[in-house]
Amino acid sequence: MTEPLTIYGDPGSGNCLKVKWVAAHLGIPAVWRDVDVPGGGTRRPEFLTLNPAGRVPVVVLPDGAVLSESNAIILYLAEGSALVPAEPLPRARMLQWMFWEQYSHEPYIAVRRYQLHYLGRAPEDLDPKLAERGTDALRLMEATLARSAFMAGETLTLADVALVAYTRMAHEGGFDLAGFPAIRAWVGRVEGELGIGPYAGPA
Ligand SMILES: N[C@@H](CCC(=O)N[C@@H](CS)C(=O)NCC(=O)O)C(=O)O
Repeated sequence: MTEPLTIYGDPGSGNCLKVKWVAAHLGIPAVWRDVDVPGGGTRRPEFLTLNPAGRVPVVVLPDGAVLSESNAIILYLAEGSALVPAEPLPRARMLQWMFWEQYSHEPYIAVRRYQLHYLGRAPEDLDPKLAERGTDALRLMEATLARSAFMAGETLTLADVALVAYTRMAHEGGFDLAGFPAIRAWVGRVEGELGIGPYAGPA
């Protein structure tokens, strides 16, 4: 790829940052276009023409093809790279964690963060399931990372990119990582490998 692709994203969104990080890590030229999610940018008619699902991230490839869903986008970008294991079982293990991220991690940790941090809702007004299920997700990650350096084994894969996105911001969702030492060490390893530095608020 020599022509840049365009990433439509909100810099406060972990789902969008996944795409930015993978493109940068792999040296894929990319132009970032801000879409203001809290300001309703994903619901404007011109954006809905691009992605009728009304969500970021969205990528427009150099040939004009449009792709959405963060984990589908990063898989497309990283095919053939060291971020995607070539062998079927390690590849499936990576995908296992990427699907898990979308169904069992992001809907609790990212959603609680959005409600607290962006919508300014009080913790007592939130569905308690968000904290319970988010903590369950962190416990499973902690147990996994006590056994291996990365989520799908001993090397960085897209599973780590997908999961680090909201785990490193989990404190903004009211999740205290103090009791999860293996996760904290892993966040540092992944940030180091991606060259993104420690989380210091929306980029
Ligand atoms: N499963 C999607 C989730 C995308 C998503 O929920 N994006 C949020 C920002 S993180 C969004 O665009 N929300 C805008 C809206 O719901 O109007 C992905 O991984 O890309």
